[in-house]
Amino acid sequence: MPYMPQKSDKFTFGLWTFGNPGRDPFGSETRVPPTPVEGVKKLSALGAYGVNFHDNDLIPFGSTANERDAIVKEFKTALSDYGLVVPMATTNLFSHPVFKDGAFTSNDPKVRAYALQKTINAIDLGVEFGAKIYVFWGGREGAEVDAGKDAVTATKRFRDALNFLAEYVKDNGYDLKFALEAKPNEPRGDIYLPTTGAMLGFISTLDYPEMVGVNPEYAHETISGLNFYHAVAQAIDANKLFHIDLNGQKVGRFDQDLRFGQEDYKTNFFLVKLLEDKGYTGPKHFDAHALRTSDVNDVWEFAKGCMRTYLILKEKAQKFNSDPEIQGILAELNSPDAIIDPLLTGGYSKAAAQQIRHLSLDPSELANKPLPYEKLDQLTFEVLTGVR
Ligand code: GCO
Ligand code: MN
Ligand code: MN
Repeated sequence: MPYMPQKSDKFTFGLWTFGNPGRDPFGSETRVPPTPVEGVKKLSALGAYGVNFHDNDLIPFGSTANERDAIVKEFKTALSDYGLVVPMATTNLFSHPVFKDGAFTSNDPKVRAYALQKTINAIDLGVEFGAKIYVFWGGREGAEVDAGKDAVTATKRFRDALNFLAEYVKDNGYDLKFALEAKPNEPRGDIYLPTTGAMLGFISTLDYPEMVGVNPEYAHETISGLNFYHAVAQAIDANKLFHIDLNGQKVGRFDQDLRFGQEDYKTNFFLVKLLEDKGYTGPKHFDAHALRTSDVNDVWEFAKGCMRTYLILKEKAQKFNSDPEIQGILAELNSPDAIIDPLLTGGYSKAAAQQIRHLSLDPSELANKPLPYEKLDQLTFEVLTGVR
């Protein structure tokens, strides 16, 4: 069947994605979502590779040790029966009121300690399920009132927590990397380190930067009107794309977490093309949920749609890459120069500086080189719409 997901596609869903009950700030649940075990069964039939969870998606907050162990056992059996893995895990540091003013960045040392305690337990849980990536999304790490929290201190506290946890992972010999997920706002008025670029800068200030990468999310850069394709490209260039959250979002709205590809086909096309062309091998996680209007059947249509859209865009990327007219234009745009290219990539030397000073370069003539972007963009549109 065309566009049928395979395990090798590494498509994953969070338990909280198909498990979303359709609640929003204005209204209550609209459906009874599948349980984690039901979800595993269904996702496996649809061709997914794995599931991810926050500690409390699997183990409800306040469970006893016995309850925890029983849930772990049942869920492990379901994973092995249906052949799904858990590549990523994370901590819920946002739902309980204790985190209402932040977790790692709270002004209250006891809250910060509680956040560390909860995360250590959640890391153990994730590792028990074989997770290799641990996501940090600081949903409550922000403010509405900047008078109340010093932003430099907050950044330092976030760093202290990550350094501590990295040591914890090393001390226990866990094979686990961290992926930091940026978001500009929601649920806080402003969240610290609001973009993937900000996270990349922050990572270089950590004690073990090699252990830490990013988990960019389409919706999160798009809320701010930023170009997600560019954000992911920067992460790839820095060798920091450890994980990715794919979904749909309109610019400037609340965090919609729509089905992957629901909005802006072109950006999603270049995103998929980027992941495929650059050989990204990590999980492709759909951090999205079905519309509030959906019933449970439609939730599974949502999940199928996320994977199918990715595979359709992948096919379109192959078409783009093998289209002679498009490739001809790209070759023309990128035509190399045997003398100048080595000068630009060979690094600085006094001799190179001299050579560059003496190059005969006529700016007016250079400005006349044709840039047929109108044509190229129209051809892209035609590939995407199936006209080509
Ligand atoms: C959001 C976030 C979350 C995180 C998740 C993992 O939609 O606000 O993307 O879904 O990804 O909590 O930490
Ligand atoms: Mn989101
Ligand atoms: Mn996310």
